[in-house]
Amino acid sequence: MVTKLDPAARAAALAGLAAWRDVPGRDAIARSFRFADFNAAFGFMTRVALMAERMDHHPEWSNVYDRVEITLSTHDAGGVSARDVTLARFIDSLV
Ligand code: H2B
Repeated sequence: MVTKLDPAARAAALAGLAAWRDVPGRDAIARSFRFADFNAAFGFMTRVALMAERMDHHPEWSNVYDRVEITLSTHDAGGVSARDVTLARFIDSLV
């Protein structure tokens, strides 16, 4: 059973994820990415997708040509959990 982070743990984790922002109106974090072109954006998405499937933890995301928008939240927990932090750190390691 995955649980959402308590406020102190959430703040501590987010302190190390400076590029991620809180999503207004819900317990989620988001980050925007811009790449050189669609090929680079989709290559990035492929890497994230493979990790997401391995983790059984999936992003909410969209892509328009060279831009990728990612929102992370744990649906089973109703908010940001350690899984989102792990996936966000992995995503940051790619860029
Ligand atoms: N991804 C996210 N972001 N949150 C979840 O709660 C979640 C998931 N749950 N991926 C997983 C799949 C769950 O539905 C399966 C059955 O393990």
